[in-house]
Amino acid sequence: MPKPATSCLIVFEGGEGAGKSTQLQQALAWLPTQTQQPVMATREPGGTPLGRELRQLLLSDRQLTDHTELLLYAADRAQHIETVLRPALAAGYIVLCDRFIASTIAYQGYGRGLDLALIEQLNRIATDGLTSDLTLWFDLEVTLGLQRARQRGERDRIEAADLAFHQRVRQGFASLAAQEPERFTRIDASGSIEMIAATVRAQITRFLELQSPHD
Ligand code: Z5A
Repeated sequence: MPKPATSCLIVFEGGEGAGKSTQLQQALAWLPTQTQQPVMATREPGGTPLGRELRQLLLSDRQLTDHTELLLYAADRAQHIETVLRPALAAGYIVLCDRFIASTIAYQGYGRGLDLALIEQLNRIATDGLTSDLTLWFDLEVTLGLQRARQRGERDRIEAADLAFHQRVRQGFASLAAQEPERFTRIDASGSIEMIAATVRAQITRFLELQSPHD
């Protein structure tokens, strides 16, 4: 695989139990064998010390209002971008990030029904213009994803929400993929871990080849 010319941000997105974290770990093990560039993994919420505290608040069973939840995700993102993502990208890393802006649009926008224009405005403040270079959306039938998530044990705040909520979240991701099919790639997450990992490797390889300078 040719070496990419620049650092990049590759985001792994999906509904509950779609397998994005599993696939991120697989990619993290494989990618350094393919490139000289440094590779790292991070996540939202919880990619910084402050973010880990925010994650605890967000995923515990507190009576957060929908707007409070939205603002806490934005705070986590602002801290993450300024102290982790931007420095890593400036240092030439390929960054693999478990969830990013699309999760806010899908969960708080489509799922909770908060105003999409407001979310866009908040995201603009939190990101200061940083966007992903490639987003891999792991798409899985909602009931199957929830089944997988439950096998992991404890349910958290959002996993306990109703089925219709998760269907709306899925619609949110689908709508983002339809808007930007090149940058936002749908991956069928219903197969085996190895089958999906092969698709991820192919997508990342293609992306990095397109990034690299031609002779
Ligand atoms: N959230 C939000 O609302 N707004 C935002 O802006 C952001 C986040 C950034 C925590 O996210 C919550 O934050 C999340 C959205 C909200 N909602 N909740 N609840 P998270 O990504 O940290 O949550 P998570 O609990 O780690 O991820 P997840 O979505 O539930 O799981 P996943 O990463 O997609 O799946 P996994 O952990 O890789 O796999 C789940 C299980 O399935 C596990 O036992 C695997 O071994 C198994 N698995 C994985 N792949 C397969 C295949 N292919 N076949 C069979 N079994 C599999």
